Amino acid sequence: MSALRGAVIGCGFFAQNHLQAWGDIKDVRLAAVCDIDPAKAQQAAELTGAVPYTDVGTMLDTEGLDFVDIATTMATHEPLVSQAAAAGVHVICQKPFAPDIAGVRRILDTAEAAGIRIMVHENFRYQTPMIGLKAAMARIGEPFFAHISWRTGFDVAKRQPYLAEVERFILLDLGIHVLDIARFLLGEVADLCARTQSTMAITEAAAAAAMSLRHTSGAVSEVVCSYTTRIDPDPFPQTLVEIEGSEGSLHLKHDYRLELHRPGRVEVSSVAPKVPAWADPEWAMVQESVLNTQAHFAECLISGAEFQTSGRDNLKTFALVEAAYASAASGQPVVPEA
Ligand code: NAD
Ligand code: 89V
Repeated sequence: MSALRGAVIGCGFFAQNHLQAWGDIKDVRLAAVCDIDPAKAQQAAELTGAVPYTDVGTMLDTEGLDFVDIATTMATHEPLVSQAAAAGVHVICQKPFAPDIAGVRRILDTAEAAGIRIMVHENFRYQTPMIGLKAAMARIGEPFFAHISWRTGFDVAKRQPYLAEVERFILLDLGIHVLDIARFLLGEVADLCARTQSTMAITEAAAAAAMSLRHTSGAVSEVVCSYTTRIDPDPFPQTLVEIEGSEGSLHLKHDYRLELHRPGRVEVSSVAPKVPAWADPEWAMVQESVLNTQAHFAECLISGAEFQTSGRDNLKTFALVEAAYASAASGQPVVPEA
């Protein structure tokens, strides 16, 4: 079988990880890179050996691509998916899929009408620690409670300055990942309550949130997120999790230490990532999850299997974000509407 021909659209901050990761996936050949900023397109071409473009339409007309990897910020996702759909090219698209759920639905309708496949680059559930935690859940019986925590003082706006300008910050940019983890671990959500706090000096938007989710299984999860937590050592970029089940509990702690507590016994293991050769130590776990996410996309394109984080699946996570904003505004529990 010949390799899939792909292209990255948007060669900014986070795309550097996408660009490097495609080089590690044997079934993919990165044929082209595109950024409206010629210097960024050129830099990405030098990094990967792909052909640089500054116009997506020209690239789609020229390159005979199997897929595009959209790594621009959310406002551009809808028009870019429309262009890919018109060209009959499959898509993997960064989160957040769109600025609001109406935009997500329009993107899915466009992709489905064109018959292209679409996956969201929702990388948290492809993190090695999350995969290890999920596998270990088979040993704790019926899960009934989880505490899922992303609380850090990491200066996210330093590399992503546009986050200081967005109206919806903590839940749409970061909470979306942690809510996806809640679905990944405990299944779909019947309703949720949320409280948000504006705790960051550079923005009036909420930078911290606490949510309580009732899952359809009857389990309850507490999902907490913050970018203004002063803590040493800072767990960034780890999500810390505790899950309690009928036969034991699991504790995913700092430095990828996983504890399994069962009556009379504690088992400790490591769920550390396999660090890619190109990784930066601070971001290694995130970078490995990018590689895992993109490898999953390529495998499913080849095999025809459903993407774990298909566009339709991500609609359900997006509905949790919308429900959380609605609950924070009304003070009432909200039923997510995917
Ligand atoms: P960025 O602003 O650094 O990069 C975006 C790039 O897209 C820019 O270089 C811009 O010139 C380019 N661009 C914009 N419109 C374009 C178009 N029509 N055609 C070609 N290029 C275009 O943004 P970023 O911080 O890299 O974020 C990109 C996306 O990645 C966001 O959706 C963000 O939420 C997401 N992200 C995800 C993670 C994660 O862990 N999953 C981490 C960081 C960022
Ligand atoms: O996912 C994101 O958008 C980033 C993070 C730091 C969590 O990777 O902000």
